[in-house]
Amino acid sequence: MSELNNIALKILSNGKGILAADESTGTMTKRLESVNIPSTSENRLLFRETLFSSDNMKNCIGGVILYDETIKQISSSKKTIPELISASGAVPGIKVDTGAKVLANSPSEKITEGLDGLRERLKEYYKIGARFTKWRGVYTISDKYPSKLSIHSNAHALARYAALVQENGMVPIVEPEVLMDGNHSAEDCSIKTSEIIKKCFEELILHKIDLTGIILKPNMILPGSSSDKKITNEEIAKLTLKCIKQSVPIEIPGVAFLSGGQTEKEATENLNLINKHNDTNFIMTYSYGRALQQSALKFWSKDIQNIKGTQDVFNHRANMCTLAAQGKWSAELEKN
Ligand code: 5MM
Repeated sequence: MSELNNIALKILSNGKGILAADESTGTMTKRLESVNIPSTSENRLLFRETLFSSDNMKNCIGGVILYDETIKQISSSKKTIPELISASGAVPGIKVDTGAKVLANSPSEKITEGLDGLRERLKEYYKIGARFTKWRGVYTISDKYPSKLSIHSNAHALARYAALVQENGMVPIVEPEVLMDGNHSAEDCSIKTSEIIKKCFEELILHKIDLTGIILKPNMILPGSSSDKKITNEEIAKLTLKCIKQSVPIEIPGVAFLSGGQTEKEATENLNLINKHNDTNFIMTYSYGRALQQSALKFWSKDIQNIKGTQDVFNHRANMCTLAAQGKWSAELEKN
């Protein structure tokens, strides 16, 4: 098996998942200000370092996605952040896109940018310890959208990104995220997500990507957040599995779902059910941002020096997600 496949399996195996801590400064500022903490670089580092030195990093977290600012910071123990993460056994990763911008000729949609100069940036990130990367394309659902233009152009960008990342010895996370916003049904979400993922693989194959050395990070199949047609968690899991089975080539090692605005409990329960019904060879795990950090952030904001208490909250969340990645989670365990 290739070195890239080994890295991907190290990140995803044994119920481990990914901590998505790659909020850009703008997003992190929103998160911190929502709990009345000033968004200084010291506070951003303190919160993240608190998570990265938690006990369950070792048992639950296979990879951490960082933002450019964080990967270059030094922890209080004088280790670099990639060294701190590697010391727990997890793989350091880096978000390399430069954000979603207005798509020319379809101004209600977005195209993710960051290809210019990417080869040089990748070399630098590799040198400082990154072994995997992330790039996120975003799509909205409505009567007219996502347009063919957005599906095509985002897939093309994801494939060009993935090719450069593999050329530089790292595993690309390919993240096509269909947003939850809107009043579409789960069925619409399924049809569109499937079309988007299929197009991504068409482009990845065209760009000669080693599929055994990538990680797919998709959304689960959910009704839009303002839809009145709610469905059960069982239905979400079954629709999600069906969508993955019909759109993803068997060569890829695994799928790491994003939480996309679900509550921590919803994201955990849905992942658990996906794994209970998983009849594929894919590892199905998590790459959660909000669904791993929300409670910890809330707790930390009450007393930012309470490192141990914050870590207890994070350890519990990580443990619940890792149980869900093995289909072993229950609502009972959630209470402990
Ligand atoms: C961690 O959040 C990332 C957001 O970064 P931007 O600041 O560039 O928007 C995001 O890409 C994240 O990795 C995924 O959406 C998964 O996070 P959630 O919170 O949806 O699980």
